[in-house]
Amino acid sequence: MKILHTSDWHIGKQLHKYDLSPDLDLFFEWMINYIKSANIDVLLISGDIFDQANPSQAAYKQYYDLLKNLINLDCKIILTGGNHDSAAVLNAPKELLRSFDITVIGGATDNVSEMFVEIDKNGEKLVVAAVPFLKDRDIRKSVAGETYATKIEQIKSGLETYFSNINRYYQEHFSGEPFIVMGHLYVQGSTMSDSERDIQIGNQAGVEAYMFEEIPDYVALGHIHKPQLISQTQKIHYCGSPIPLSFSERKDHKQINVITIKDQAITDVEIVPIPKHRNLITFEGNLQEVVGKLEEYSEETTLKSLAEIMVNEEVESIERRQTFEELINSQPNAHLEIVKSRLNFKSKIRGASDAFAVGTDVADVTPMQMFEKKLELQSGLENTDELKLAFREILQELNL
Ligand SMILES: [Mn+2]
Repeated sequence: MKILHTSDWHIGKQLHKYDLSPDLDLFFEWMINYIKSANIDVLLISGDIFDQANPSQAAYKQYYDLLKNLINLDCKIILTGGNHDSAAVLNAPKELLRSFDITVIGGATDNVSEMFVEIDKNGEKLVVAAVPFLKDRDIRKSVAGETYATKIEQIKSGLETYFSNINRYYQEHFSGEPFIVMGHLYVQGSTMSDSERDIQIGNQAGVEAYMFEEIPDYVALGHIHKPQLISQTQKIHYCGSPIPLSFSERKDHKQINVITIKDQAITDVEIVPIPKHRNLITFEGNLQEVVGKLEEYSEETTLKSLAEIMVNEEVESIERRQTFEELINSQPNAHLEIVKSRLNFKSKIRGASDAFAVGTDVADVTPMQMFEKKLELQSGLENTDELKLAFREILQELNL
């Protein structure tokens, strides 16, 4: 039996307003051909199917077009919700999709048994615990007045208990059969990029690999976009996103993982590289350097290269600002499109103490004001509104 592990498709994703659906279309086409040629029996998608909780109509269309192409392949499909997904959105067509041999687990079910899928193909068996992203309320009983540290500890131990229950259920009902656990969470030791939305408060709630107790034969993780092996002995893998979703992933080699089961045991985990169809590039330097690098670039790929421009100049000046604006707006190279740009002046005010009017006492500045100021000073940040919202949530949770 052969199993394909993928995750973090983020259907509907835009990179700084640039539509990445052609990238996903090419990946889906390639994946379907791979499933056919390699005779894949099971397809696992470990969360973040969509980029948004409320996907656009175009995103829905891309999703259903893909499912339509997949259902003819004699391949069992199991997909789970990630932190970007709305459980209700994924679950809405759950019963309809079940009749096409597609199992959807949008959110954690009250009864653990509902997340277990047993597959029996030509006498070869497999048990999959399709654990989706676990929300705070799935794993933690909140207590009024608790501290930040207590919360982190509770989330950690909540996750440990949850996965331990999954293991117990497996042992009680399916012991001896090959066992794969899916999950969408941060496991400590993994390297993150810029495009994962933090699951819990910071990364500190990340669990450690030992929590899986060496009971699953393979752990199929999602959430981290950079493909990586967390534990060789326990076979804990992040397959990563199939396409780069942020500039920090520009050097990643994207992959799918293919697991082979023979005689009731995993005999092979193959890392299969995904063909690259688009370059993401960063041009950094002073204005003159960046202009030169932009002119030089001549690589051609299936899809136009997307560029991030980071200009660092010593002294602030209106002329430099104008030249920079003109450069960005002129889109000077036909081989690429500038989608993200940032202009930094070294001589600008830097510290928070310089940021407020002279005479302002730090004691008069609220944490929220301080945070907003910090964002202001950190020019070129994306999602500042989201960051503000998230920060406000933390403040509220901490009663500050
Ligand atoms: Mn993701």
